[in-house]
Amino acid sequence: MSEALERPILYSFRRCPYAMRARLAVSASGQEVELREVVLRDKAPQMLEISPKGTVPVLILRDGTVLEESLDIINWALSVNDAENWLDFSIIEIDEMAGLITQADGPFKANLDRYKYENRFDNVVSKEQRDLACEFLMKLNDKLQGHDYLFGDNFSKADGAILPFIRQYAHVDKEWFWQQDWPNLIRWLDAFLASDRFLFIMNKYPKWKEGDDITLFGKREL
Ligand SMILES: N[C@@H](CCC(=O)N[C@@H](CS)C(=O)NCC(=O)O)C(=O)O
Repeated sequence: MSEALERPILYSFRRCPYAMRARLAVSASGQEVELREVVLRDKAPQMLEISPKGTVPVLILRDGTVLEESLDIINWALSVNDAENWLDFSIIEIDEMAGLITQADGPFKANLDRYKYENRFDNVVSKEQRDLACEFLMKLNDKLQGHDYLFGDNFSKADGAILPFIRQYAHVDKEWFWQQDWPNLIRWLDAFLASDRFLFIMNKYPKWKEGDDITLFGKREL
């Protein structure tokens, strides 16, 4: 076996919501990783070699294990160190979180893609897709009633996994989104967008290429 890496390597793309949630979890766990910024239309061959499916994020662990799904990266980070207590909830709540994330990644994301990129699909009307997604958003709005986050007053795995996609939805038509009657949802998203945790993970890095200086990512002063 080849030598262990000094630290994990994270291939990431700043604006990708899947990569955002991976970076959120890595920074919440206080792990230090080497960040390699990817440009989707010109992916690093080193990334494609270890993960031919070609999506970001990809994390290579010190022992060479490759994680190529954002949820696997979140689970790894939290299993190493859940420093912000993203999983400090009852089994029932953890179960409910998994269900919400599945809904966000499944039907909600399907509506979001069709709302945002109508032209990429046949027989799709953007506004219909926007409105279909509202059912999930109203559900989140109800869950946020009376507290800061989805499962109370502590930021959870569900908040971290879902918020980047709510941001993406909101940004398709900002004026429309911020006029809707979902005050808890807006408060939750606004607080996230202004938070140190979000600003930290949205730092800009130049596209990585072999031989560049190492960019360390993850440790955030709390
Ligand atoms: N299921 C994957 C999805 C990742 C994904 O689709 N990422 C997009 C960027 S947001 C991507 O890399 N697409 C490949 C491309 O556009 O070439 C995960 O959770 O990590």
